[in-house]
Amino acid sequence: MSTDTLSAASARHQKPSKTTFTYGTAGFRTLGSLLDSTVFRVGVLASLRSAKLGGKTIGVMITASHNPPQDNGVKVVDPLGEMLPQTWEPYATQLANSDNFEDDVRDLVAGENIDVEQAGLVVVGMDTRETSPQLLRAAVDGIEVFGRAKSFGELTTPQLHYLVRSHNDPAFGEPSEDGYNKKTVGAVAEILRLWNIQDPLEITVDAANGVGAPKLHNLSRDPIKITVVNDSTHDKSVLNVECGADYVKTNQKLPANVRPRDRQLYSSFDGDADRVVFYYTDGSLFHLLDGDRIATLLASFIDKLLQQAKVQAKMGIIQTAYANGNSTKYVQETLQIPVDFTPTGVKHLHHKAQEYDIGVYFEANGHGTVLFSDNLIKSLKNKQPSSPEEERALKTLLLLTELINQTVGDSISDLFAVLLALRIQNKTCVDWGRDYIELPNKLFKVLVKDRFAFKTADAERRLVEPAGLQAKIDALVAAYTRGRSFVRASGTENAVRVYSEAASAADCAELGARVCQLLE
Ligand code: NG1
Ligand code: ZN
Repeated sequence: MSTDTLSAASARHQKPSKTTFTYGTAGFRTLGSLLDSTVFRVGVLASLRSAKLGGKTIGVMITASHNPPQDNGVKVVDPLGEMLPQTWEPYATQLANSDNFEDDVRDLVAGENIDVEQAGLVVVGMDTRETSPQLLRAAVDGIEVFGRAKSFGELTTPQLHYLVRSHNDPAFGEPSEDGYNKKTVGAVAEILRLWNIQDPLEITVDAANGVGAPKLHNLSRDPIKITVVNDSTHDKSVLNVECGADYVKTNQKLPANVRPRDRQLYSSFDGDADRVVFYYTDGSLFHLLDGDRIATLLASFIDKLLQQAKVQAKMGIIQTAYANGNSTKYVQETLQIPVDFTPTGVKHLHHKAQEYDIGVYFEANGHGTVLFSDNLIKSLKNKQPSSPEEERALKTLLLLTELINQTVGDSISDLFAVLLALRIQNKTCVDWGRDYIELPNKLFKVLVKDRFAFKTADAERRLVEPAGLQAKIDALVAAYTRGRSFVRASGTENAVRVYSEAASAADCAELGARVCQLLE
């Protein structure tokens, strides 16, 4: 395409003055009303990425996940469903802020040696926010300068990842939303049949008034019976408000509109359905089953299947500093599975998980998945079982590799994997909650003048800047039994996060409050 088209198109998407955009943990994220030019420019970048990769299909997702309704965001998805590589993030940031957009595009094309004629397809999805349809049009406008766009309208983030992957890798599944549904429901139905389970999988899900709601309705067919609450996607003001996975995890309480029966399992998705948490009540007590629990449940279930299938595999669990200290202890001492720590953000966890035959990674907030290596899948397929029990375990493991989204954390497939792990092991939610007792923990958000002044090391567990602050935190922590606290800048909000943990709830609250005071 000619640069005339680029200049004509970019003139339709004027950059707001006085706003700086940064491609952070989850792409660009800010008020939806400020994002038109940024999303257009991301569209251009995505088609250049496709050209750079010889015409492979790339994805663009418009969402601000669990953020409030007025926010929005955009991120780019690479051909196999992974995040945009970190080497390209600065290009995104530079183009978004550029005052000489056409020149900078030309420099990028020259610098990366891109043949723009090679630009192929970019698939686009969006969540249910008010600003999403207009931003989707801006993305398409940008993509069409060099490449072709195919819009799938409303999608969950993991569905968009699935679509990108299946466009490049037909063996992964049919490249359509229906293909995603068939793959998911098919694997669930087959696992239930293998284990001779007649009753459907049933649960009530709080969909955060987001895109997960209509998508769950589409999937709820035999043998899956989902009741969805907080499914008001038409009222644009209620997304993630007093509901959803982030609300439940942060406040450690029930979302609006869930009236639980005691000792029954419930679940919450976030606004774009890539996080899921579970919970139950027992009298007046609320028990949260978060991402750390999902990791331990799935890892121990898979471990049991590996033993039954007589398969050797190297399994690891990847956590971040937000994982509860007792979950780490349980994994290392009881499950005897190695634990690695990475900085926050699934791209870091995902890469580490790829080092194992089976890499289980979940952020405490419920964002995660289980990755199975190609080698392991090959050896599962080639293994000749010597007993019906062995055969069933082998088939179940292979079906889990189909069910569990291999590209990114996925509320829908994680939900089913958890329900199956519980059902097959005859484990109730109360049993699950007793695997280990969580240390009391609390998350604080502090507004500071410059969050970029906070620099960390050691998987974000220690501050190296501002100088001297870490020593003060250490001194506070030392005074509490099993105390732990750390400080890092958020990559998605203009704030600094403080995490605290201690043997008692009172100590945990006090320690957290004292660390927050250090930041004032
Ligand atoms: P930030 O804002 O960088 O803490 C939050 C989550 C991350 C991750 C990203 C992307 C916490 C404490 N942080 O990042 O784990 O999920 O959003 O959505 O939950
Ligand atoms: Zn999300």
